[in-house]
Amino acid sequence: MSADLDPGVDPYAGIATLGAAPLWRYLGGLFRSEPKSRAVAALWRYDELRPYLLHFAETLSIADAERRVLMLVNPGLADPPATVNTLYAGVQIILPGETAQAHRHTSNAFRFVIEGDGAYTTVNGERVHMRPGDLLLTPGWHWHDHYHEGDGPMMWLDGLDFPLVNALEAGFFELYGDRSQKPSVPDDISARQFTHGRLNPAWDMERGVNSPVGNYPWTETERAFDAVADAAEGSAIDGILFEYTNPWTGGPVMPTVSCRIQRLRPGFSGAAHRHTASTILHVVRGEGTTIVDGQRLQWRDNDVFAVPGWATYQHINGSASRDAVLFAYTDKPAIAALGMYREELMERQD
Ligand code: 1HN
Repeated sequence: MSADLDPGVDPYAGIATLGAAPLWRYLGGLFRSEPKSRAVAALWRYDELRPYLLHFAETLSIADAERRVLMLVNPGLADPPATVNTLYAGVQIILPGETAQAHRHTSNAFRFVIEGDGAYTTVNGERVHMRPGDLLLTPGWHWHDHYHEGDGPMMWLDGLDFPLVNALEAGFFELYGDRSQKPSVPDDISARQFTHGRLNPAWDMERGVNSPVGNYPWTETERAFDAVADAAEGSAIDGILFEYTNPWTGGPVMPTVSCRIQRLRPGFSGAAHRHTASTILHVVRGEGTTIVDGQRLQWRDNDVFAVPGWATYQHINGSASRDAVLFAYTDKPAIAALGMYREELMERQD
């Protein structure tokens, strides 16, 4: 065997010029014993963001911004920006009379309403009205534009899976011909046709991969919590935990994202666990602490926080008298579909 290389040339430099690299120098980094997210545990305080949202609402026209949104950027995922590895969160503000132009993208999206009343999103020709605590879906490739016909500013949390879609290089985006869509079906019809999988339409209806429900209104979520009250044990990790479901399947609302809502009773102190799914949480109400890999994130009403994949975490309701309610979304459906979902209980960190 004779290599016949020029003895004056470093073989490592030589293979680099050929677009080749020595696996033995990369193996440890490429194949870890377990995942280590580039994302870090992070918290965004709504009280601190809100004045800036109002500032930009006053000084930046919606025509210039197109979507007036503050992205919640994880310090470990600055460029391209993301909130956790696969998912994004932002807070959007729209003022009375404003229209956010119609477009569509392959990313799955949803809104969770924080403040205000009187706005609606038109999704593929259906006007879907929003109230605080409502979850509105805008699944991938659905046209959507927003309009605010009420009084006062309206703020909501936007959730999207575009970090995942862009990693898969499957992102498409298109503007609609007009600034907004004309309604083509009765307002809020999709939510009115379903009662959360209990009574589903039995006439012929197209069944796609997404939940057909445009809005999961807070009034129904609250009714679900009230119906259970303290009669159910709930989860030792998450308290009384509901998943918003696709009524056709009983599964998650969209193929890449699971949306959940959980009530931590006064004084609740949850068990610790970790899983390969990444999670973003929004505090619907209450105050408490989530310990993430030993770091205490102290949250209160309307804050948003990020739990990276495979981080150990546990939730604590800091109040002995008040419920805490958390809205959470994760990429679990995507990871599970690929056979890579793992979860384990951990020692408590407090
Ligand atoms: C988007 O389409 C909206 O429709 C909000 O309101 C935030 C962030 C990134 C990409 C698309 C919206 C977005 C977005």
